[in-house]
Amino acid sequence: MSETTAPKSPVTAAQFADEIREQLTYHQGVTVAQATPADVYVAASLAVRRHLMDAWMTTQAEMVNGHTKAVGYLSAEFLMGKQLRNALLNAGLTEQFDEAVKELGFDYQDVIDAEHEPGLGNGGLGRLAACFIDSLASIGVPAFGYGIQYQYGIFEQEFDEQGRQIERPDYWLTNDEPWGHVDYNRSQKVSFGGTVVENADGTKAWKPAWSVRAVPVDYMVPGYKSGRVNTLRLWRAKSYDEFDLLTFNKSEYLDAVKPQVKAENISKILYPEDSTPEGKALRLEQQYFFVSASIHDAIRVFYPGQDKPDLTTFPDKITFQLNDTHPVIGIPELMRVMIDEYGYDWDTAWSVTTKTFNYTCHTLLPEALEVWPASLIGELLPRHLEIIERIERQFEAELVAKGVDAAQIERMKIYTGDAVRMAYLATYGGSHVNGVAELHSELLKDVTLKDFSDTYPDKFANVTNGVTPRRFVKLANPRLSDLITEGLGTDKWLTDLEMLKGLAPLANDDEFVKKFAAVKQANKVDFANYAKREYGFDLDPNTMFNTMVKRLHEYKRQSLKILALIARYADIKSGKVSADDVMPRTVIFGAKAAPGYYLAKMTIQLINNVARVVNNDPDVKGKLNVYFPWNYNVRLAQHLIPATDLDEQISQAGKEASGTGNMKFALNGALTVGTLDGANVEIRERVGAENFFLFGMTVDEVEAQYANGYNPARYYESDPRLKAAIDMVSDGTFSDGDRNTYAPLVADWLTKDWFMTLADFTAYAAIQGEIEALYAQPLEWHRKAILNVANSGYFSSDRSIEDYLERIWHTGSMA
Ligand code: GL9
Repeated sequence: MSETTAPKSPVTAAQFADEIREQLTYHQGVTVAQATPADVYVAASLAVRRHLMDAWMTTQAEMVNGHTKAVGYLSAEFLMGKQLRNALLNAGLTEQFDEAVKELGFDYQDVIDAEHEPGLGNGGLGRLAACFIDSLASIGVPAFGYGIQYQYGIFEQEFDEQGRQIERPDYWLTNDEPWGHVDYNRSQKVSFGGTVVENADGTKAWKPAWSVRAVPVDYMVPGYKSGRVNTLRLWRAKSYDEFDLLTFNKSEYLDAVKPQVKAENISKILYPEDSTPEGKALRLEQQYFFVSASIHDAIRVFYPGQDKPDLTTFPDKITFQLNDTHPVIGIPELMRVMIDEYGYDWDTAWSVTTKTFNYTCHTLLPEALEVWPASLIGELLPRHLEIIERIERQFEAELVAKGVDAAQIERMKIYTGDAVRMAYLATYGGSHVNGVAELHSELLKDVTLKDFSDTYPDKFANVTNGVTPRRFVKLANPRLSDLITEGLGTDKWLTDLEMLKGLAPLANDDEFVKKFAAVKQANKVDFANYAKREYGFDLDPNTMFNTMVKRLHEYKRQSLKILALIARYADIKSGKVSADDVMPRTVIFGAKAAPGYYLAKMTIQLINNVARVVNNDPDVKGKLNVYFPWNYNVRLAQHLIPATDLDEQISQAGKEASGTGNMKFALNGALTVGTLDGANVEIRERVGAENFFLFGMTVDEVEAQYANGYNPARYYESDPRLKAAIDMVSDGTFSDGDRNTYAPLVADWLTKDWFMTLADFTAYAAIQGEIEALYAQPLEWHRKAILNVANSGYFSSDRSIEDYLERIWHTGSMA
């Protein structure tokens, strides 16, 4: 949208201070003198919300009355990060806030820190959803994010004395949470269980056994300088039967609240599994809960007050993007709604449904594609199982008509009789399927969904992921943002990130390179202070900051990093490399492991103990340090990414669908050491092969190894440094002499090593020399870092959204 409709800004700092005072007094009932930073945080948040309110209402009204199809982004996860600074930025109130808070006698940072980050996602997939709704609003596309307001988000991670991960519940809603508006008057009823009966006229009717009330909690999603404020609608489960009086009168007090407990459990907790979904009934309940409520909500919004809406126009009103398989039950749900609730025939319902949905796949791990036992669906959603059966019959008939052979039809079954394959249902029941990076989309077509791509080639598309430059450059890295603006002579790059290309010539300007280096150095000092304050760590900002942050998963190969680090430690300690030749490094890990993921948790324990041993060893003092700040989250990411020199993206080729951390680091001027996997491939293509540290096997080489019978022990025997590192893990060096502590991990490396850590070790160790040689020439290093920034504009989530608009959604921004 044009500047004319940007939020009317605003106010002076003094006026904004008055608004905060007013909230404190008339909403919270505390005086400025009594107020704590947490009170001021709430007051300031409510004040910003007020500034965004008119634009929010206009956006909603124009979405319904306008002619631009909306996007409904259905996602079980939205990992939003803190809201206040983002809202201030987009409302154009950052400076007023800073001054107002000072005027009220508070420290800016204390107020910001009072916000508890909503951790409603596990990692990349949930954070991508958050970046996407930011971009949708910033581009001015009418859109809803639809998800669940979990009462407990991703667990808070702590480490015990032994360095093991402890999970603590994330009580994020215990304090006042000023952003979500609970709208009891727009709730939806969602039902479960029961049976399907046949009506006299032959139609079917579902007689559910129980229902819950889905209450929307609305979050504003302000666009950056677009004047648009979209909505993130997160559903909260409430019981209809608050209290069963009949039971209570019999004085069975605890039984009386049972229905309430059962209903409210649905939105109680985010499942902490990453890539290996647990097939639990509660998870299916969650999925159906938010999807059913969202579909009914969209009908309410787009056909206001109509008893008999013409739902054949539904795909012109909204397109639903299925973020992974989690919301795929929406396909049979829309069929059911149209047929059972609105009386449409099957074919009409099918035509509308297939036009309404599209599916994004986020994985290459077969175990991550959800498959639900038919018995579970039948018990919880009997009518949906019938619809799925009929979809299967229609599908098979269609395949036969297309001349697909029997073996392939068998392989492609959506409903096997025992189980329902949600990825297949999504592929058949929607218009498009997309992967999240070029390599991933190719592998989907060639491997994971090959039969489908052979049969329905036109459905397949690629949309490479992206990240929002507002949060991950402007907010996270204000110094770099100012330097970019200075270098380009404008700040328009924040909405047109390809403009960063204009920085490329400045990589040859020594003065600019020095300024860039100074920005990185200042960010490292900031991070060292932050790490001291928050964790008690003593990081030396005059060493290389080498970071690996992401979920702990075998395929991501934190093991490779830790083994190479141990080998390096052994070399320095034994004097094999002289202390003078060592480029001092600080290695920083951040990672949560799924609570039930045994080897991942053991890897966390190993990293912590390597850190303990290395950091306390005088022989390597000042040469090598290892830190593992616990509870990696969006907040920590925003502090750490701008301070990183070298980023690790070392997954086994063919396993990381895209990655998005890789993009954030490149945009913040880190160099990457990485494999040809996911979006690394595209990053390297864009920043230039000479500005990216590539190592390791390719997808084809990996496949050849699997085919030939991979034998990790061979690598253990043939690389003495690898052997020494693994031996140190097993001989008790990192477990106070105990040889059993890591035995399962070592056994896995030597006998299985499914993700071929050992096979890539030698290449990975070898490239460290190249990395250190370059780091020894700061000007050259920073030149390359500038070229990474300059050529990463493509990885803006604005570009991803433009690609979705063009390739999949076929809609645009509001006029
Ligand atoms: C993921 C992929 O593993 C990542 O490679 C990808 O970048 C993101 C976003 O597309 O999606 N799929 C997935 O299940 N997770 C991803 O990060 N896991 C988590 O979100 C924990």
